[in-house]
Amino acid sequence: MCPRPARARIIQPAMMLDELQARCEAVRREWAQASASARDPAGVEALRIKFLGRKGFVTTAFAALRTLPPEERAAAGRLLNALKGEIASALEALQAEAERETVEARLAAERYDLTLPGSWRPVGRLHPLTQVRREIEDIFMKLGFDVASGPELETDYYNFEALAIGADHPARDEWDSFYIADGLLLRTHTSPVQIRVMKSQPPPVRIVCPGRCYRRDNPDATHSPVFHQIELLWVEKGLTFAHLKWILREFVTEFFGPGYEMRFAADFFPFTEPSAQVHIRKPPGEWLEIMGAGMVDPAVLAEVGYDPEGVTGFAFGLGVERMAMLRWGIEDIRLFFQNDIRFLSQF
Ligand code: 2NM
Repeated sequence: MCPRPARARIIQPAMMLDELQARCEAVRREWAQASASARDPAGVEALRIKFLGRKGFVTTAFAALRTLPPEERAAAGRLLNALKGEIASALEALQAEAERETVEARLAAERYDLTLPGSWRPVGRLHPLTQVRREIEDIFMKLGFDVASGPELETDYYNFEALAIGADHPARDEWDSFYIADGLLLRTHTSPVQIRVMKSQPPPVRIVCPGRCYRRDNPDATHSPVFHQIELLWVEKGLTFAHLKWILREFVTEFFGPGYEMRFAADFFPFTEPSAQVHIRKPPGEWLEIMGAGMVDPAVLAEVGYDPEGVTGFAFGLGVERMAMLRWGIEDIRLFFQNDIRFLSQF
C-alpha cells in the first residue's frame, strides 16, 4: 500500500458534506486573507502553489473524493469545483494586476525627462591651412602627380647647393635662414625634397611637395617665420613652357574657379631659367601674384644625375597661407598660428 500524503487526511472517509462545506468556507477566508497582501508576481505564484498546487487543499480534497460514499461524490465535486473556479479566476486577476504594477513601477523608475537639453559635444574641424593644402594636393593628384615629403631639418647642400645657390651667391639674401649646426638648417622651401626625389629615381618625375618651411623674417601681416609651401616638379622628355602654362591653367581654374586671367612676369631664381611670377586676376579686379615658376635649370638636372640634353622640366612653388588668404580674404598671416578658436571655427 502506498503511503498517502499527510494533507489527504484532512478529508476523512466519513466526512460529511456540511463538514466539507465548512472546510471550503475556511479555505475561502484563508484565501481572502492571504490574497489581500500579494502584490508582486512572486507573491502571487506562492499563493497559486499554496491553494491550487499539488499539495494544496483543493487538489488533495479532489483526491479524497473517491473515498466518499458514491451518492455524495457529485455534490462534493460541485463544492470543490466552485471553490477551485473562484480561486483560479481570482488568481488570474491577481497575476494580471501584479504584472501591470511591475511594468508601471519600471516605467516610473526609468522615466526620462525628454525636455532636458542634450549633451553638447564640440565638433572639431581641419585647420584652414590643412583644408587648402589637401585641396591643392587633390587637384594635382587628379592630374597624375604624386605627393612627396622630406625632412624639415636639411643640409646646406640640399637646401641651397644642389639648387645652384652657392655659399656666396647673392641670391642667398632672399632666404634668411635658421642655422642649427654646421651645415644644418631649417629648410627655407620644399625644393630639397625634389632634389632628394630626383636623386633617388630616374625620370619621369611628377610630384608635388607640401610642407612646413622656415625663414628668418620678422612676423607681420604678410610674413611668418614658419609657413607652408607646395612645390610642383615635372621632369620628362619633351616638356616645354607650354606644358607649364597648361598645368597652371588647370590649377587656377580648379582652385579659384572660372573667369580668371593669367599672366607671367619675368623673375629670377637660381634654379630655373627662364623664371616667372604667375599673376591672376578676375576682371575688373587687380593682378595678384600667386606663385613663382620656371623651367628647371639644366645645371640642377645635371646635379641630380639627369641628362639635361635628354629631359626638360618645370617647377613652381606656392605659399599655402597666401592661397588661403586669397581664398577667404584673410588679411593677416599671423591669424593662422594663434589658435584663436573664434578665427579657426569660421572655416
Ligand atoms: C619655386 C619657383 C620656381 C623649384 C625648382 C625646383 C627644382 F628642384 F626642380 F630645382 N624645385 N622648386 C621652384 C621653381 C620653386 O618656388 C617659388
